[in-house]
Amino acid sequence: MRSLISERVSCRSSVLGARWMSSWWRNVEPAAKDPILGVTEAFLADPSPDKVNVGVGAYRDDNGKPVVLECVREAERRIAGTANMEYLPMGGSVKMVEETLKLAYGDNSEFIKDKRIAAVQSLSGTGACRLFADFQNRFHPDSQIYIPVPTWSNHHNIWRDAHVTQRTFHYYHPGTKGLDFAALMDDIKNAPNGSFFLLHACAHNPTGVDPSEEQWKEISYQIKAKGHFPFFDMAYQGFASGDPERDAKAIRIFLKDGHLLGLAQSYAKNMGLYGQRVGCLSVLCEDEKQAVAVKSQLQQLARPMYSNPPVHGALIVSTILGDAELKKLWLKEVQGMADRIIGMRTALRENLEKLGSPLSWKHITNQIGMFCYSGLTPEQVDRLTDEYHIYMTRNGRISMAGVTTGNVGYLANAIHEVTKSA
Ligand code: KET
Repeated sequence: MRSLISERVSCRSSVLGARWMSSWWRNVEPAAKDPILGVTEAFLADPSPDKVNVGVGAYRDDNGKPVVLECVREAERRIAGTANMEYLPMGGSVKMVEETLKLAYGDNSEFIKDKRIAAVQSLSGTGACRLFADFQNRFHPDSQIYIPVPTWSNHHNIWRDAHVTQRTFHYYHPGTKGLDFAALMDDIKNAPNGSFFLLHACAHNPTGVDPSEEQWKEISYQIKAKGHFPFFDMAYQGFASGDPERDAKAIRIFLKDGHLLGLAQSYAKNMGLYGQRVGCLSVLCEDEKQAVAVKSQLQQLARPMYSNPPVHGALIVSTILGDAELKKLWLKEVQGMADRIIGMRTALRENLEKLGSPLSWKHITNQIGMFCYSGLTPEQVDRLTDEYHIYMTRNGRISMAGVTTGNVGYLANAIHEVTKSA
């Protein structure tokens, strides 16, 4: 009798359990599409032979094809069959990190020599930002991050998911299509002392507008005066001027001024290692002892998330940067990518002017890096997509890396058609 009851009870509870289980995800709504990667999805789903993708910031050759750099191919040939596939340490490849720091802090950096930099290999630039955001939250749980308007859309997701309160600061002036320097400086001054500021080291995404050297000096001065902490996202080193050394200018100014800073580096764009997910997070500390402590904490954040970073991309990077000849080839190829983009800026502007566009398109050639912040409205972008199969983010950002000799005329014509009556 007793066993019958207990059987019934367990039977009932398993029915209840089944009902419970089938409802586990019933309240899950589809997530909003990502404003950048969602564009790629829509592009891929479009069967039109005319379609053009100037959405995601990924370099293409003049035939619109993805590029694997020759230095990367050569590094892969050298690596093939020589390395084992053991786990990297939690902080990643020491050799890769060493070479990566030199690019940002300088070959002969005193901070590298004095071992004042806590640095770990990260899951590309996104992973570096996220690791820093988590670190910020862990050790300054009440702090906020000041983010430029506009910025790379994912910055907002990253600091939101790391539970850091976000504030914004002025950056772009839609009227001048340039930097809103006065408002930016005011925001730095008015932020509470000791705030965190997110800065794009070069080739600002999405605007293509960077401060001048003089302006960087003033920004650095003011950030120091207020005791703020500058965190640099450097996803496009080499894409602004064609020369990674020159593109490190802002970082070097801040270093000279004696800041302690944080830095996210990525090889997605400048080495074309997008899917390999290789980058670096570094934090400049007061001394070696502090750097050891900070690095250990960064590793402890990484351990439960992904344990340790992937090995192949790191091996490619350290092989290239550790070999004088391959590094030279890389620098030449970075310059080549930047030059092709600059050429396409001129071509797009000229095509629009030749069509008799009533609008000014000077900003296309004034802006730098991978993107042109065109000034197209979301409605105009929708028309480009619906009527011309041209895909870009709704903020009017054109990835100049996707513009080619073959599609620039078509793109200019479509832009002219949707803007001529504006
Ligand atoms: N920071 C900035 C400013 C940035 O534009 C990107 C990528 C990243 C970091 C991250 O790159 P990673 O691949 O994690 O090293 N931006 C392009 C791709 C993307 O949105 O993921 C883009 O804006 O199109």
